[in-house]
Amino acid sequence: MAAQIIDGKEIARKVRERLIPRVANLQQQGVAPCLAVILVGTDPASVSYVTAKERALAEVGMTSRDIRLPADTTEEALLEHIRDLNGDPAVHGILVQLPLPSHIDEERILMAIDPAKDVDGFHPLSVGNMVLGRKTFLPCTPHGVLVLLRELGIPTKGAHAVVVGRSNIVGRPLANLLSGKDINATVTVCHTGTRDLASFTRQADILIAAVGRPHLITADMVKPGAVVIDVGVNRVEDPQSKKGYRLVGDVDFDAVLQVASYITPVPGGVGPMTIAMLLQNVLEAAESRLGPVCR
Ligand code: L34
Repeated sequence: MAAQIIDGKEIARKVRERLIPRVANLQQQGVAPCLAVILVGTDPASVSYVTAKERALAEVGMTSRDIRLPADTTEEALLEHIRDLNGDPAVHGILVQLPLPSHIDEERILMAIDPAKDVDGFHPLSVGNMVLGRKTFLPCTPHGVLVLLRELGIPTKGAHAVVVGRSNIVGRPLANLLSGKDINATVTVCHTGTRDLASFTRQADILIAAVGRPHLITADMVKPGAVVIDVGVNRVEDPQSKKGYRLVGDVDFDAVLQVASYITPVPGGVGPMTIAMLLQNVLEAAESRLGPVCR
């Protein structure tokens, strides 16, 4: 029997819908939740993600401050923007879309963001709090994956989760969150140094691919009945398509569909969840400015 295809768009819509009354509540108190979005350069994928984020914010009644900078922006100029936004009480969250041009030190930029406005959860203080299991902004893609599993009622306690990829924005934080007390999975992290990748992925009850390589995960690498979460968003050339490319994940979808119990599609899987969790973080950043909220 083929796997159930996880409808990330629908679950993301549900998450966003739950935010609407909370946004309205803030607005009644005279607070307009606002995310500053900084995009350096014109990478087409980044432009489309940033545009999607700003549209999604508007749809739930939040605002954005759109800051687009040329690709040759200096590190110092970018830092100056961040300092301005840190000090601006009308701005609740700051997002610097990654990747940055190679002449800019990404770590230095992320460290400059006020942790109280760090809605991406990329500041070392946020990462540290996450690792310690303390309340903090969780990075949006990993958090989105957890919410997908939760909304679908997929059992995680004692499950073997195998995470392929160790990026700072997905693999590492996700592996950490999955091993936390509330999720309680047993976690294996695989990466480019892993010998015999398939021998690990075949042991996964929950297999998460977050590498950025089309078709890395083939059907023979998946245990029958496994839950497969595909975080990869790769543009591959496709002369047949209008845009000249199509999106594929890291998983050989058609083949793995026949083996897995659940699988996320690309597009329409994890991507929309990333954006929904960002909105939630921006809302929470704005709420916490008011101090404890009565609900
Ligand atoms: N600072 N940089 C920062 N924060 C982030 O959380 C991100 N990320 C990643 C890249 N850089 C970042 C994103 O926002 C990846 N990412 C992201 C966000 C949304 C989508 C994909 C990646 C998304 O909506 N994907 C759609 C398809 C979009 C399309 O058609 O191109 C999907 O259905 O998968």
